[in-house]
Amino acid sequence: MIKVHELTGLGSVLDYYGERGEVIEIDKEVDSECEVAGIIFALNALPTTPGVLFKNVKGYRFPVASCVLSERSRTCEILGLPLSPLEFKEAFIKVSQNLIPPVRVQGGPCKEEICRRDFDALKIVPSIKATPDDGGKYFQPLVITKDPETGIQNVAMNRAMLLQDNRVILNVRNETGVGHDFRKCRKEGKPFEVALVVGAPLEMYIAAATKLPLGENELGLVGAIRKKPVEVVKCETIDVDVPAEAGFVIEGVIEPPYEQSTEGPWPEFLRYLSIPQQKPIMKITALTYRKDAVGYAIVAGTKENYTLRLSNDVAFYKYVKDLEPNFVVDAALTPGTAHWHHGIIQVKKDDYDFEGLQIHVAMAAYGFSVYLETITIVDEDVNILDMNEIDWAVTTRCDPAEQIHIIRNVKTHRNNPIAGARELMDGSFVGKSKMIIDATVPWKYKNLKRGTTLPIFERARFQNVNLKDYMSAHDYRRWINK
Ligand SMILES: Cc1cc2nc3c(=O)[nH]c(=O)nc-3n(C[C@H](O)[C@H](O)[C@H](O)COP(=O)(O)O)c2cc1C
Ligand SMILES: [Mn+2]
Repeated sequence: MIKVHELTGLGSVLDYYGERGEVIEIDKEVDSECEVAGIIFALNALPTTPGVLFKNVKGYRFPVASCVLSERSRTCEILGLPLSPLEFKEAFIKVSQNLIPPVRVQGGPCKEEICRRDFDALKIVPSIKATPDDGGKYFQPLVITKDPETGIQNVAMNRAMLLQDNRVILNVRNETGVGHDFRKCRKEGKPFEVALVVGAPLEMYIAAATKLPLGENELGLVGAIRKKPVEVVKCETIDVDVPAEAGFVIEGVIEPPYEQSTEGPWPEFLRYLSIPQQKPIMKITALTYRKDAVGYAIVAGTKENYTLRLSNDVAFYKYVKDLEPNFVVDAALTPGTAHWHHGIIQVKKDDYDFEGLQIHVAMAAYGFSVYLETITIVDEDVNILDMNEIDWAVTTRCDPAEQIHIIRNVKTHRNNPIAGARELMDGSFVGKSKMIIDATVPWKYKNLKRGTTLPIFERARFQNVNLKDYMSAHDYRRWINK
């Protein structure tokens, strides 16, 4: 039987899900300015989101796909990893620890067409403008760069805003792997060579959005996921290797004096417009592509964006679990904050000695990322993936004056408007208060009994039944086994 995670190329995965009715095709002509993003946003708002293939995007020869990763089930299948959340985390940690480096080959599909002169990459490679307020059209590419000292490549996801004349603005952040490579090049006054890949296999997108330690190539993670190395080919005009299966490869340089321009606004992962900022301009030096290339559009703030960040959730779990392996049961970052700003930690406070340790663990957990804003701690009986359960635990187990701890004036991400507004208004640093919500039952109440037997913090215990024993086969199919 065909296994989806063994397929290569974006097109074959689209065919696979297309045959199973999980990718809808839109034949109607759609506008890359606002309409495509509007459809993607609406599809992501559905309880179950199909993948989508726009076959006729105005002005482009190539189709554009999206939303394949919006469903966690497809994402796990594409990665060949278990669906159960805790097993998924453990399996992801294991593959991340056994990277399989890419291998260089002579040629590949991404070289079917090679443009070095008289081409306009911005007209060939599909891009979208997401909302009318945006600074321009954008690619959401994989960004492949090289550390000039070690020669090790990095793969990340960074948006790129289109200018004219084969130029784009790249949203590099200092603290990322790309920022690290760029800084080293700048110090030596060298041109910074960058390959932007659009329409790559989807496991490469997941790997690119994964924060591996500096000096590790994220294509090695793709190799580990596939259990075989990714084949890479050398670019035409820069010394960077790119996946042979890529749809489009845009080669370019950010040259001294590293001219900048205004990037943004762009609707960010928290569904607010970003604050425009100065970012470096990249000049395109070549474009290569497959004849059957498919573009891929990602809209921030959607389910697909959140699934793309699943590996951050895995990394948070590992960080927190390693702090106190016998006390921490599970940990997760909430999808509502793009697996970024709100962490949930589940602990098993089954001994007097553990009281207070949950606060210590939460303080230490902030070390995971400066973007963490809130940490909520819950007991082992709370489903940490269900925000209704978290809400219930906070309301019924947390006395705010005693169990909410506020730390003032801490750095965070400027795209969280409650922090960014402050920077804009008075030029002060990008920060806000952070908090720890301790929604675990205080130890002193743990064994509190009502009457003679019932511990008062225990949930009402309903009889366990199998509804199949009570319903007609028809009703069972209709309501349960849909
Ligand atoms: C859809 C999407 C868009 C992203 N855009 C950017 C971006 O424009 N700039 C950025 O610094 N990080 C962006 N990220 C986050 C980085 O890809 C992520 O932090 C990655 O782990 C960085 O890898 P690196 O440390 O190897 O550079 C984006 C992530 C996703 C899922
Ligand atoms: Mn990296």
